[in-house]
Amino acid sequence: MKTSEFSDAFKEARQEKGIGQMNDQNDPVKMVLRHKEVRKCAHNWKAFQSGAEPGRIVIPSEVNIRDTRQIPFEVDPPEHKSFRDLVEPWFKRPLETVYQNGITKIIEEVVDNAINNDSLEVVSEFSLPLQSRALTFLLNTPYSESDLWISWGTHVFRSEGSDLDADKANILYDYIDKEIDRAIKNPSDDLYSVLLASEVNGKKLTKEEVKGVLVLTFAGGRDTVINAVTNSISYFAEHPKSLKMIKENPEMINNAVEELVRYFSPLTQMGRVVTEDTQVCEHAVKADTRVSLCWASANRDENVFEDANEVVLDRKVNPHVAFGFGVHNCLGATHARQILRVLLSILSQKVTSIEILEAKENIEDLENFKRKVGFDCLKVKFNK
Ligand code: EMZ
Repeated sequence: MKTSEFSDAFKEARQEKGIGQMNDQNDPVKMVLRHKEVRKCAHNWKAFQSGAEPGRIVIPSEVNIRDTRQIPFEVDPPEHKSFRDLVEPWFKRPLETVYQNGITKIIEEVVDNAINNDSLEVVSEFSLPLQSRALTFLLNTPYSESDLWISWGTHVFRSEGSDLDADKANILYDYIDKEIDRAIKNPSDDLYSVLLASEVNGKKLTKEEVKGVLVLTFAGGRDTVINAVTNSISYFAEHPKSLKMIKENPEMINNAVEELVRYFSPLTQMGRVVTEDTQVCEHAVKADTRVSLCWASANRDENVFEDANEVVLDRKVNPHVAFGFGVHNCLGATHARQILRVLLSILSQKVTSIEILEAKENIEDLENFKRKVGFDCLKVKFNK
């Protein structure tokens, strides 16, 4: 199998039953695998809620390492809308020219650095710095902060081997608490200060609510962005013609980005807690149990995508759900898309080929399903 190939781990179960099953810390999950059902459940926020105990909709569950409710992610309508409306304009800033110029500079820097190295480990020396530096733009905080964030590694809640790590999580919580106190003393124009000065439904946001938005911002777009970037590098390493095609037809970049996120689906699934006895895909699900919306499976659904297991960079109709679906669709999607678009543009202009020197796959273990989600290590050489 090619390094850049990501097979569909859910095919059989999706076709046969439409449902998968996994245990997760004794809180089992019924995984919804078909595109149509995934969208249906995502739409039905009343029966499939996000505003459950903090951490419970995440798989693996974070209830043991997190008390702070992530906002707006773990809040349901109608309250959800008020929070979402508040933060939405801030998370749309990536569309502004100044923001794009900032991201462009960061990506040019990491690509130039890669070109000047004989061997580069993409996850730790390319994608992680890129993600953390770009995050300074999303938060509107000093660039120098990113050095600390880079030192936290690819996941803020998990350490090597993907285990949930309470000590590591506390590093993030303490950091955010301190930053909130700093912003109270010395307000600036960063996300902390803007949130602290904001109101929802006529009430000032509490420190805990501000923390909830920040925890989501730090945690939610971290390993996902890192995987999307790393996997894209592996793809272009094995498809130099595609890189050339993008160079010659830069207008195809937006479609190419959508197709890469569909194919890689950096977030495999997201859970919901069932609020009433009901059915998914003709399977009974009980109140207070968990289902998951398996974006990765839905994105390979053969009833929706022609050649679902191929990367078709100029795919025209692409109703993928890699950024989720419904009211909880990914808040960071504008930022993530902008990073990937700029990356493709700069890569295609500056790099002619990428050689893979070494690759170690990162396989997510979902009991009955083993899914390649990215790489633990990807050593490459970029050629001008
Ligand atoms: C949560 C989640 C959000 C969770 C859209 O995904 O991302 C995960 O990586 C985090 O661990 O806490 O933010």
